[in-house]
Amino acid sequence: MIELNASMMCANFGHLAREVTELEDANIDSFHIDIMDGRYVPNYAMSLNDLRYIAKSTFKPLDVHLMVEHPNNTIEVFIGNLRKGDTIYIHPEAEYHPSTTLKKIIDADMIPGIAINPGTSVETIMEMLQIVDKVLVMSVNPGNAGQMYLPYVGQKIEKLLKLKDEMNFKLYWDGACSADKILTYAPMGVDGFVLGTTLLFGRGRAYADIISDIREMKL
Ligand code: S6P
Ligand code: MG
Repeated sequence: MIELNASMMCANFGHLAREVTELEDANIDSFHIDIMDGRYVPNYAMSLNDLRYIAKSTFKPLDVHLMVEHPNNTIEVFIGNLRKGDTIYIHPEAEYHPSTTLKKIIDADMIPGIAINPGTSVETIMEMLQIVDKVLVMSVNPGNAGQMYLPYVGQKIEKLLKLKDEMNFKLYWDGACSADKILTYAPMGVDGFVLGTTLLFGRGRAYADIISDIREMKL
């Protein structure tokens, strides 16, 4: 069964408590928290306080996607606000020694992941595939919701799908996730999808209806 993650930077912060409850009731698998520093990407998304609030409001797992320079400098702050079994993704390009940062995540009994930009090739992250449990493939450049899918990412996903059993990681899709992408890539073996404005938020439909349609592949 595919995993569905709600990209909370797309939620309505005017009533965040209701958003969390409705997504839980709709049977979302996890909450995706985008953290940006205005340097690694030209934007600021969610704050540590938002993360803390959502962590307190739900028992569902959190996936924290760190789009920050040198996450090793602040990783303890995130680890300290998460639970065992939550996921932390770092961007390997943002760190001098990404495997050191990943080791801290592993030592905290959290799930280590890497997020791969559209312009990053599989060859450059090959070694890290052996130590991470999850790979988040960005199908848009990181920094904003509501962007266009970059079609050259498709080939990279196919390469990673061939490696995932041998190297023992799960593969996730982040960015412009639409119905046709789920219909194409879920049967090929992509394990999960981050849902943002393209499919889940601001669509004028109840989250429960959208999520059950996705699960039944009625897209
Ligand atoms: C982008 C971020 C993503 C977006 C998500 C939004 O920097 O990492 O998680 O929030 O892609 O989805 P959509 O459907 O609006 O592109
Ligand atoms: Mg993200």
